[in-house]
Amino acid sequence: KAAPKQTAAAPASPNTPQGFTLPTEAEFLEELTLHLENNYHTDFENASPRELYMATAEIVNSQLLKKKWAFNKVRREAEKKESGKKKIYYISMEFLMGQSLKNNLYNLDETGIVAGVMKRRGISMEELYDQEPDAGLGNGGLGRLAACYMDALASQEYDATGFSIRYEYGLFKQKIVDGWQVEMPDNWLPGGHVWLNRRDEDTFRVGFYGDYHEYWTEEGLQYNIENQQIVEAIPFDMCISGADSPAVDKLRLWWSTNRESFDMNSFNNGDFTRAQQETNKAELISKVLYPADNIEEGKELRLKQQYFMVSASCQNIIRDHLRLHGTLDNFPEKVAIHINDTHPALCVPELMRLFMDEHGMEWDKAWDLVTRTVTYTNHTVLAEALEKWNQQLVRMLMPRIYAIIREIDRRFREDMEKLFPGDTGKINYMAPLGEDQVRMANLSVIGSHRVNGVSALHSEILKDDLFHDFYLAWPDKFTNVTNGIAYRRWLCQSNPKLASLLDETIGPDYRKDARKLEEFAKFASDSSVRKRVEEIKRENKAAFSDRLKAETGICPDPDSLFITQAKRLHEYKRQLLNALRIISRYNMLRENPNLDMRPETYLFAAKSAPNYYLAKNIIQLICRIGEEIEKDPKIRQKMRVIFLENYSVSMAERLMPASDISEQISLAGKEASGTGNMKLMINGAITIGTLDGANVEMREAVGDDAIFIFGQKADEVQKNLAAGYHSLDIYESNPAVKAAVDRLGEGFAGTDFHKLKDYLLRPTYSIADPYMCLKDFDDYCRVHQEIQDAYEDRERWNSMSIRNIAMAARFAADRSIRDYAREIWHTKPISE
Ligand code: B1H
Repeated sequence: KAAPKQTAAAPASPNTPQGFTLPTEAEFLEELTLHLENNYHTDFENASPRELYMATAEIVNSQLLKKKWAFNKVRREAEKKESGKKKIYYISMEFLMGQSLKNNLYNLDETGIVAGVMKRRGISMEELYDQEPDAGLGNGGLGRLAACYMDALASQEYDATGFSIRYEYGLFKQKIVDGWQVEMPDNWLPGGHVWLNRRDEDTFRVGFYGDYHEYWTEEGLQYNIENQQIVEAIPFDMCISGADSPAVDKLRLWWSTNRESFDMNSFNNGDFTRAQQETNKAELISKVLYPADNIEEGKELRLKQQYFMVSASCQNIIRDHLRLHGTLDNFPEKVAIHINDTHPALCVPELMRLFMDEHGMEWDKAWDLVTRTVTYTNHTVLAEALEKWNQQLVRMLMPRIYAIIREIDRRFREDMEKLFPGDTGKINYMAPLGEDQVRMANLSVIGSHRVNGVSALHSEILKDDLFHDFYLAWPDKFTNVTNGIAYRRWLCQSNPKLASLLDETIGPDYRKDARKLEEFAKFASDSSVRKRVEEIKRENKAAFSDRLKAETGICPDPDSLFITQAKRLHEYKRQLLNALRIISRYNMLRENPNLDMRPETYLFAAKSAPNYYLAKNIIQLICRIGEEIEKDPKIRQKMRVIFLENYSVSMAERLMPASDISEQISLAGKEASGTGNMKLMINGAITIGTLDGANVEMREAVGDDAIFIFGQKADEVQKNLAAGYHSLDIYESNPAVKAAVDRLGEGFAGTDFHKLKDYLLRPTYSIADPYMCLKDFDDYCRVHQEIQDAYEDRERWNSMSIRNIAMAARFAADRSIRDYAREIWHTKPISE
């Protein structure tokens, strides 16, 4: 074996802090060998790909720790200044991080060094990356958004910390058995833990239950609480490296246990079982992520998770602030606490508790500090997703917190009585407490000084509808920040060929400043660039196809149109509308199998909540249609329907660059923003969509000619529903609709779907076809024909594609974070 080649040390870039330098290839190999010997009892020649991944990740993790240490010195200098920037704390029940190795190597500019070393073993980077399990600590858009924002915060040198839970099991793994979704545990820590750095010295204690008593003394109302159950929160930190930036931020994930406060009593009495049960109960809190997206279950364990996360995080924030400033008086000037939807809303009463009970503050002062510190993003207007907790449950689990919420409620009603005298209906509706429930959205609006929606349309709906009364009371509280994506992950890393073409055409500056991406628009008329864009898409499709073939045996034709709908399965997202149109196409082909058409590949990827029967039924429909078509050798050459099992961040990274058409077809007014729409756009897919969420702004960005819009608009939906929507009338008067819907009753591959037919035609719980698939069906088919015809004009298509890539610039998370910093947190990067 050849001796390691000596390469020169990478010059210290201005963006690496003092005290941190990258290794040479030889140094990296030396380090790798050490890790392999010490931790895996093997050597470079014999290590398995998994061992190589583990050892590489360990090295990169310690590099990040070193870089973080170096950056902390910069941070500390900045903190001393009067103008010191705020610390941003982003609290979220979900961070859907996906894999880290590729991202960290990219951000450290170290990919080439590692690739060189792996090459000596004949191992490709793809194979190395494949060894890493996804950190699937989120359900979908909301959790992935939090992950994208951590990247943008670090890359732009904001002083930020994310707080969440170190779930032992992330989002379930999906298996499809006879077309039916089955959930398997996602045991990600073996392999994922290499990125987590345990910090026992930062353990905090969280109290649950207990006997709570209030009493009066000369000093006022007092309380005591006894027999609380104590849970310890031990942090595991993940380094978040910025791209081309000296900053390293952290994501702190809390693990629950009671190992310090272990029940020695039971243990000494020989009751080992009981002692162990207490530990099990404590550790259950951080055991598993709740797998529901856009729906609330109201389970006790979920509420425990929320308070556990919130209490540990708030204690941590206050301790850090006091260490630095010695006073809480300037708390809102130095701290921004952001809550990602209402799931961390208990931080409002928890901060009140800590300020008053632990730090001796009066109510009014504490309330002023809390409300000037907390800000809140709403992510949904779906009624079933709005969190409401039973008051008895809150009171039992967190008696002191409940008492504080009652006082917030009492004072709020008093204030509103001044603003809306006598309007008890309105005040009851706005109050945090009502109908035996704690309403977390109301609590969040009342306890924060800024509330934002996640797209222009959604933010308008918040003001006009969901939070209208609050808007009347506090118009300045409400604002918009349109979502954005970590485009370095979703373009530069996942579509390296396109990224290289961008380097060649507009230069590499766009990798640091997404705004520069817009310069690519001028190449829309350059026929050689158009050609390259087409070739790159073709190559990405072929690569996707090859991998799919290796994994499943199915190999879609890369020259067919790849039409993608990838997102959680939900009625409002209308995968069923897509399926109905596919059924129509299938009927057409059965009548005329020799039809001359470009082959179509329909790619679906979606997880359903485990207890969401209707959604599972829709998955089964898609699978069965696919199976039936596979059995027909003639038809499957013209169209294929593929359900991709176990959608994940890492699958999305392969799928987005390989898609031609992006399906964004939710019923208008229901999808708060969408972010998959942006990922497909930046990879050059053309959108067919409704005017919903961020689609509206995507159309503004690319212009009417480079996006295909159909269907009712949000206000039309409202009007049509109010006038009384009768899907049966459409079914009876529209033969195409009737044919597709009737086919559901006949079934596919031996499974009949009369339940879905009933869902579309007969009122079950509320109305038939509540998300109006049938109403938008015709327009959807019409515009689909347009988009497919457009594809045949390859010059036009490629120029549309280029426009989409370029104008996706404004959907970079970097831009979103600058908006948050300016409009919501009122802070700046450390270096500014
Ligand atoms: C979004 C959720 C959500 N909105 C409750 N709401 C959850 C609600 O576990 N729960 O209880 C989990 C998730 N997720 C999504 O957020 C929106 O539907 C998307 O439109 C949006 O793009 C995304 C990010 O803002």
